[in-house]
Amino acid sequence: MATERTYIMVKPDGVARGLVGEIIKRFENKGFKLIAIKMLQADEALITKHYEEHIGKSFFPKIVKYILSGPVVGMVWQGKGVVAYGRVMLGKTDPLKSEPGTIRGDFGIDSGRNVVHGSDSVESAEREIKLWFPEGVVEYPRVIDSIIYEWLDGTPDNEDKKNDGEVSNTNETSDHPSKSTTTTTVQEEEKESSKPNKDHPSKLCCFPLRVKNKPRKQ
Ligand code: RTP
Ligand code: MG
Repeated sequence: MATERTYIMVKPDGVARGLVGEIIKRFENKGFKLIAIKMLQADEALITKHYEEHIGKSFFPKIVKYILSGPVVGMVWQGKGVVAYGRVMLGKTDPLKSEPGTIRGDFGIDSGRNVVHGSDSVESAEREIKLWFPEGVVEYPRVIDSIIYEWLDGTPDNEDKKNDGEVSNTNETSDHPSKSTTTTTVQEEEKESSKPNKDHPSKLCCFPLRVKNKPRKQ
């Protein structure tokens, strides 16, 4: 499936206000897939590395103080276009300039209390994921992906076929987990057992529901 990933982090004000579930719900409802999550109290060194592009700017000490002020919830979300669309879901840096319906638009007022962080590019996302999740992420097949994504003839395209069916728990961070040599694929397991796995998502497809038209009573 789509392998693009982003780092989303509920900031201390979002955690303190009980918005973790609301933010997870929005990403889940969209169809993105959660592949890592943890709560932690970040230290100054980690926050400085995370926001290293802002070192030297006037607001840098304020960001560090803000993120140090309480625990955060870091997450990795995966899916097609998740980096750019994740930023759309967050809204603008300034919550007062963010559209209603976005997280910052709905829940924030000040830039220095804007509830949530989201990676601003695929490269930033990979850097941030390595920084916050050095232990790696969890890759697993998800049945609903066969419904959320358009697959041709009930099967994913070539790129999907390459990654489809993997169940792995990896701590390799230098490469995407799909490249892990320790990964066991469902296809390999099926080959060994010679039993087709009818439950695997690659065997499922979203077909339109058949609705029989009942004759109307006159
Ligand atoms: P984030 O990295 O947290 O997702 O936020 P962002 O991309 O929308 O904004 P960025 O420019 O990366 O700034 C990082 C965080 O610093 C605080 N900030 N305060 N002028 C200010 O007072 C100011 N500018 C930025 C915000 O908390 C912003 O999210
Ligand atoms: Mg940023």
